[in-house]
Amino acid sequence: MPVHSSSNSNTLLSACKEAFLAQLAPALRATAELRFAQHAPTLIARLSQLYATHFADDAQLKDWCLQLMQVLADALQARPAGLQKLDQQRSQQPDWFTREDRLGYCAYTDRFAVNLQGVRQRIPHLQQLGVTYLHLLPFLKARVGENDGGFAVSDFNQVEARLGSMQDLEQLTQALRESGISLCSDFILNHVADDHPWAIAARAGDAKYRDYFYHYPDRTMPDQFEATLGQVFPQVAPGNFSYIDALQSWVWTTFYPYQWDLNYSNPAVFLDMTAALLQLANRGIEVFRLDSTAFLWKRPGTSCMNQPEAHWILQCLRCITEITMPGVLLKAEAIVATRDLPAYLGDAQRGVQECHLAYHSSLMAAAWVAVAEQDTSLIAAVITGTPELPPNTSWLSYVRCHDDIGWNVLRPEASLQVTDVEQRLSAVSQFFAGQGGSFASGASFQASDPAAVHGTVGMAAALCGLSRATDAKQSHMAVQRQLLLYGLSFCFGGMPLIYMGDEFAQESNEDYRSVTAHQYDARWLHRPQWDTNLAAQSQIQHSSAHQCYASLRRLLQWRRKLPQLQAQSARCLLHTNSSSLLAFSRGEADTPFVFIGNFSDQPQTVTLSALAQQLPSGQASGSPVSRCWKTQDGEVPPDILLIPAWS
Ligand code: OTU
Repeated sequence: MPVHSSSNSNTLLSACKEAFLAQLAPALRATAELRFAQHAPTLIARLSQLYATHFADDAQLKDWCLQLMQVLADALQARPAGLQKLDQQRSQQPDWFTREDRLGYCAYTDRFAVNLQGVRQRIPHLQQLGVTYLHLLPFLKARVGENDGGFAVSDFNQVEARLGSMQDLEQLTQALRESGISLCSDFILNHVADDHPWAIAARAGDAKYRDYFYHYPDRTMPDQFEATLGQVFPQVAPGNFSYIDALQSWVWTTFYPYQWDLNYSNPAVFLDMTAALLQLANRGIEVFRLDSTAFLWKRPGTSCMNQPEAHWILQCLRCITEITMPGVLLKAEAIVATRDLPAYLGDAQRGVQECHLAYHSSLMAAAWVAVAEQDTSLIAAVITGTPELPPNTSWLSYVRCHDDIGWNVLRPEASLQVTDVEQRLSAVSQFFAGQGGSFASGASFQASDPAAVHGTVGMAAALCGLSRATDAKQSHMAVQRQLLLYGLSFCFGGMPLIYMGDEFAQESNEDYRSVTAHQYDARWLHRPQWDTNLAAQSQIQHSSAHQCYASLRRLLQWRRKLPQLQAQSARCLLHTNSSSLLAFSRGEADTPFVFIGNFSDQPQTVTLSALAQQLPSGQASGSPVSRCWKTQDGEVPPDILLIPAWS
């Protein structure tokens, strides 16, 4: 058994340091040594925690750590000079991505611009909006046939042929960087496709690669696990295990049966995945959206989500990027309850660094609940439960993404307010599916039975009522609702993200039902093609596209001028006299900024002096010095009022 004495870990650390530095060109050594000194002690300690028991003795653990050092050194050696320069600049300004002028945009490569070369042609559109970060949904070689929109990767070293080549990727990252835009790519950590070489080798009987996956000869363990596991796709992919004939085993498949969960308790998996990530970063990818981070570690008797080891894996990856490429950002995709989210950003008090960014999925879902209920109590609870950010981290605040809006993350907050959580969240889901005279025209996603709460699909504009609007006033209201949600994401305190099409209030894409590879997954309802006509309309007044586009741009122009909206600046929830209003202040006491959002379809009265008294400064009453955006006739709610300073 390994001995975990501190003298052993110091010996391991020095052996790693020596091995790492010895592989580097002399010019790289000084900086690398500094970074190593800062981050390797945590890295080695965490790796030992994760993997020491896997090895027969300390010598084997050391051998494995030295292999990892080789991977790190190779990546640093191969890092292009331009990216090394970026690393240096960003280490000197570690809050670079938290500023108020940062803005994300998210799109499928093919739907946005046919292929990676096409994306370059869309840079002017991104620049017009002020985008500084582009998330292209998975573009690496994916499984043939169904592949979950690219989330079943067959090769981390190849681009999907119809989207381009690695050379196109490098050229695109370069062109984007020259335009001040960082490319974000998914890194699908939790699983690979069943036609990835590791899965093929496992099927062919290679024992090494069998152990890259979780496999069980009979149902004993799967049944034991299932007792406490949830289900992501209960309708089309029920259960979490798939029987694979070639392996004569049940393989762990949290998502679709063709997505095989990687076994991170096997150190070889960690090593190979690290190498894959670093190689992609050297192509110029600046941000990694780490997919499904919550699921990385399995433990019987638990939901197998948010396990401590999953966090340690992410912390190790962070130490590794800090040592080799500190300009790279890690973004956690963990669709979990508010209380489980902050851990993905580390813990300042314990000196733990994890991801730089994390999706605030419960804020997003709660904002939609506020639209459905015309009541802000749930979102206020989410905001109250959102702690201050650790230094140099940021939320990713968003309205829509390529996935469904999952209501289950809100159960803890919803249960504080009502006894029948199921009923409350089901009502929201039904509302967005257009039932009960609602204005929305989305659909429910993957409920295992009609009463179960799962998710909602549909483009934001459709959920806000645009598709069902029968007159100009209703269309106007629908766009206002969408702007209210985007306004919140711009002001909350994080990097906002625009989901392709939302800038033009694009509606849902009903055609997916006729596409064989998409028809069973209703998320394709909100994955439309770029619409050239709509883009043209956005330039013409008196269209919904224009109302949306022009107003979003105006809001964004304001946002860039408001340092109070920097991700890290303080937030304070303000009480109002209406349950439909959400109000909070941002920034320091001397120059607060106030956000007021009306989630009701009726005008609401807000007493500004009463709000003023609640500001951190407790400052005098007054009126807003500036109203940066308002409805056309000043009357029609929902509306937001942004007050950048208080007189
Ligand atoms: C992520 O999703 C991706 O965003 C999805 O597009 C993929 O299908 C999935 O992983 C598998 O790669 O819970 O934290 O619609 O919200 O699957 C992982 C359900 C996830 C998604 C859920 C999600």
